Amino acid sequence: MAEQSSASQGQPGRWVEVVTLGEVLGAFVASDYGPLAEATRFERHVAGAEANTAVTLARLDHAVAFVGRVGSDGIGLSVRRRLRAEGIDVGHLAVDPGAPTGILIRDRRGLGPSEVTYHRTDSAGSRLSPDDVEEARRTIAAARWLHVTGITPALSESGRAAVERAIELASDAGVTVSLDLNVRRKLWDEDRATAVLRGLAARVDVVLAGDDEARLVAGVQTTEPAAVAASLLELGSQLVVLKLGAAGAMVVERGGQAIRRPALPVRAVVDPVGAGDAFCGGFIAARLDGAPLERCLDVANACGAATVAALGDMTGSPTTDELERLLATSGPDVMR
Ligand code: KDG
Repeated sequence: MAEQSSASQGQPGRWVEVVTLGEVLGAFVASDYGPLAEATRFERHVAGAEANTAVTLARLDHAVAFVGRVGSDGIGLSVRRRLRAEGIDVGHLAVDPGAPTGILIRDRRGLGPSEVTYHRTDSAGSRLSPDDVEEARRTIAAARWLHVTGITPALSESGRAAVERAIELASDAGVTVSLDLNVRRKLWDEDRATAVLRGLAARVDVVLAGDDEARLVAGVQTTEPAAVAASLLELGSQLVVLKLGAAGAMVVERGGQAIRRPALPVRAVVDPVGAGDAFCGGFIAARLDGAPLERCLDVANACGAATVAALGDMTGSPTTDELERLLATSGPDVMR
């Protein structure tokens, strides 16, 4: 793995350690609890799994570049401003005047899964293509880490090809690559998702997944996390990280023992969406900092917990200071 090399220079004057790519969206999130059919007031947020992870990394003081497309509309401008305000390099976030910026609308539930409607068919973000990746090739090849998710290949054939090209470019350059499975059943069917994601999982260094999607892609029935992780590892990566929500997280390294860490207690779950993406950002940040795997899981769990405790996908993602305070006051060692 190449993740221990020094931070590298991407665009002139910018230090880019991590590159991520995908669709960043405008998100309209219900202000009040209840089903979407009853929601009348909405707050505007920024969403998109890879953008959420980029924000977590940036708040943890890692230099991140985001590769994608937005439309030449107000939503595109606002998401671009937001990412830039977070310190993310948006030099490869292209403006595509031929398509609108994608949006999603979702409710806010105290109970049961959230309902989300996507308005992203033929959006600018879904038109991401291998050409966009070529345009960012120097930044990707000079980085330490590339992070992709299973959402981008579900958006379009060009999105799938862009992810494959980015993985190829990064791997050829010795850049560590992580894949968050992020299976979205509203975007593609399980058979197609499984086929594509098994192929991608075979070509990356680190696979991150929730337990349900991990079982789907690994093709196993067992609910025992270590067995699920072992099956996912067989696809070819060096590390598998399982996000187990309130049950914590597990990591298994090729040839190693499973390591499990408890979740941080969350007093009030305000909005669980985005927690998995923050988890990925925390794990990558700690790994880049050279932390042992136990600490990587603790940081990842803390980032997920902080996100769950605030409204919006990225609102609660902690800064480095907030993370340290969280780990010191409510970390797993304090819980025991
Ligand atoms: O993980 C949060 C994401 O689901 C959300 O930000 C939107 O990227 C998104 C998607 O496709 O669901």
